Amino acid sequence: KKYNVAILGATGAVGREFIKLIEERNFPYNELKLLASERSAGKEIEVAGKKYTVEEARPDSFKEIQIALFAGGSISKTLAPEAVKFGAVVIDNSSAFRMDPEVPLVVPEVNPEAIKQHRGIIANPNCSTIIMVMALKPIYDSVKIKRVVVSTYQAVSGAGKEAIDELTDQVEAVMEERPVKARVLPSASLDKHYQIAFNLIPHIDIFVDGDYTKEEMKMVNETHKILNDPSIGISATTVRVPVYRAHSESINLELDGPLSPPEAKELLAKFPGVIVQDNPAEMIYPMPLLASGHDEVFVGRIREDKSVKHGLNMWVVGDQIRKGAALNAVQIAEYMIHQNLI
Ligand code: 11C
Repeated sequence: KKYNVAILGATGAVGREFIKLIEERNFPYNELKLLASERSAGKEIEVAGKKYTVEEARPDSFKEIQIALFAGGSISKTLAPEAVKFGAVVIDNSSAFRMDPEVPLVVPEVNPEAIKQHRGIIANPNCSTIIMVMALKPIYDSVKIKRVVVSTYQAVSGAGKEAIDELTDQVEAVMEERPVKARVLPSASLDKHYQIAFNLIPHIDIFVDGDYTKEEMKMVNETHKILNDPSIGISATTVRVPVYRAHSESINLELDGPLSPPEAKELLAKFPGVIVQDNPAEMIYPMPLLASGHDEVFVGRIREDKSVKHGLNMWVVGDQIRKGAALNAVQIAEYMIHQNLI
């Protein structure tokens, strides 16, 4: 069986990855509609040897669409319910519906069972959350987790195409000793911006209660929802780094019971979508340059934290545009197809 598919936000970083993935994975589409804002409408994009013209996304764009992949952004909030009215299943990468109790928030390797409760919209978690829960789940199922302390090292591509270009422009400006312009980071919506080239910015998204950022609170709240366990203590610090692609996370865990590093490695290695890259003697550990373009989440530097009872440290890296965004959404659609849920 084949499905009529719409991709909303087709010209952005996540939208382009959706297109690559449906080509690579032979996604069973019949009609394909590429949608974007008015600004990008009219652009031509080739998909599997066929040219498509990007159309302006409107409420009636979803007529006869069965699967709608939304790349994200504020447009989701208004257009997702419209697509559902036409009978489409919307897999939405924005944050608009993630914490809605009626909307499943899904990582297919972690909580596929949540999909069944959907009422048309399924939310794709934030990229840093997806990468983290992939590494937490096999450990959680074995010994339960009391507390997580996570610090992220997030690539500029998480903030979109403009942030990627900004890093390149700034590096060139620094090398050529020209004045450096900053217009995008930490967040395009803010009035004040900082240089990311040769710098780190401990600020992703906007500040919310308690001087945490929204990105940090997404990691807390979304992880509770996905693992269906609000009792886990989670504390996050999220940082933008001058890396083009793939997010890295230093994760410190306090477990409910004993789990040796070799046991943790075994659990992680068996988990689908995770690759253990951990051999200090050979200098083998995950790095964003190596993870870029790959589907899996890579885990290394697995070691005991002797400063607490049942403590464990690990270093986790994943391509946030693939597993952290587009791939996870496509996997949700594929799961639904295989389970006859569409
Ligand atoms: C970043 N995690 O790296 C963000 C991008 O809630 O889907 C994705 C924001 C989200 O800036």
